Amino acid sequence: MAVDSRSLDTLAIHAGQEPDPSHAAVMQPIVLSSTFAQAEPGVPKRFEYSRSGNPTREALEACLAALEGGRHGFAFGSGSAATLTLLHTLRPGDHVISGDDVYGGTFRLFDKVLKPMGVETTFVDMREVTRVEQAITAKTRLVWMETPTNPLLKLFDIRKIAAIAKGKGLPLVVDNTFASPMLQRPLELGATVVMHSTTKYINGHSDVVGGALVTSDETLAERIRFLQNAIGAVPSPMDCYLVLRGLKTLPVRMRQHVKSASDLAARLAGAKGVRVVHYPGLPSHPDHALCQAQMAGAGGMISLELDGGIEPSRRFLSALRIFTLAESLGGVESLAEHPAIMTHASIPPEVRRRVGISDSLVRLSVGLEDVEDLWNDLERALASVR
Ligand code: P1T
Repeated sequence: MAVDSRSLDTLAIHAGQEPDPSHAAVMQPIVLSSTFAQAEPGVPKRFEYSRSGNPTREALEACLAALEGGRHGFAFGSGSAATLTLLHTLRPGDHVISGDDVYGGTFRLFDKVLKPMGVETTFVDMREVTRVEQAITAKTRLVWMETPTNPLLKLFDIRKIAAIAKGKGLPLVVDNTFASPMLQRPLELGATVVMHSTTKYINGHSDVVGGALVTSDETLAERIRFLQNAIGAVPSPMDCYLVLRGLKTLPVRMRQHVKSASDLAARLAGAKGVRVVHYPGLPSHPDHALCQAQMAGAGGMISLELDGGIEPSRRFLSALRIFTLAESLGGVESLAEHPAIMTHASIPPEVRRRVGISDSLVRLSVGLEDVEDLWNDLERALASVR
């Protein structure tokens, strides 16, 4: 698969989606068939069995690969399934270096699934890139990061860390869920693999759980293709279709997410009762300069700390009316949540504290509702806490 040079706005609508040859259907057909007829034993026409490959999934995989500027895309039944499938490239005795701030479920995979299988992970704050170098051992086989991180919205320098990893022959995996390829293209910056929870911005409508991996590394792609089929954590054709449909509006959605989140972050930063706002688009954010260099927009996620600990945060979240109190992010609707109690509860409290996920931290996923309505909702909920 050649890397497609058309603009992202065009790729989001067309990549991997030629009109169907049998009926010239413009929208990708949903091919539900689990199996495909063979003319002779062992000679399939194109597809064989829908775990190993399916036309609707193939269209989605091609579209995702094109958007990330990679040669090979792989779709999975969830972001966690994509992560674990990739982690199956490791063997007992191997070592992973991960950014210290990751989705709670990703931490759980490293800590509760990989560790008992003999793979140790060292978590480091990669804002200081020398820490990555220092953590590398003779057993290190993979470097993993989220940037922006979930939930603290820290940024790591993909180009610098990719160069360090490359120097040691290590693949760098970037979980690009918070940015989406509209705002950040890790492969162009030297990453080996991009991972997504397509549940989030990629699908954008909170009606699918899915995941993806994209790479241009031929050897790794072959291994992932094997593991995708062997492990079988694949998405349904119906879900692939929904994600393809969601992708068509990714560029316009992301532009609005960034615009509204930038506006709300600035207003929250000056609001009474708010101790700190974490949004990389704010000049006060410690990684603001990196955001400007590495991203085409600061994204739609904001996290903030309220004055006074866990109780005001609880009351604030319960008082919101337009922001729905729920896990997940990246949909058209605004969501709010409490990482310590919800998405990152699987991280032990002492680790959360060390990383900086306090009990007063609240995370917002800014949706596409009218921004004044969203501000009124936030302002009213803040006032109810004071
Ligand atoms: O939920 P799933 O599709 O399995 O994806 C896991 C995942 C991976 N990476 C990042 C950065 C994520 O945010 C997630 C899922 N996160 C949430 C459900 C959440 O509310 O943060």
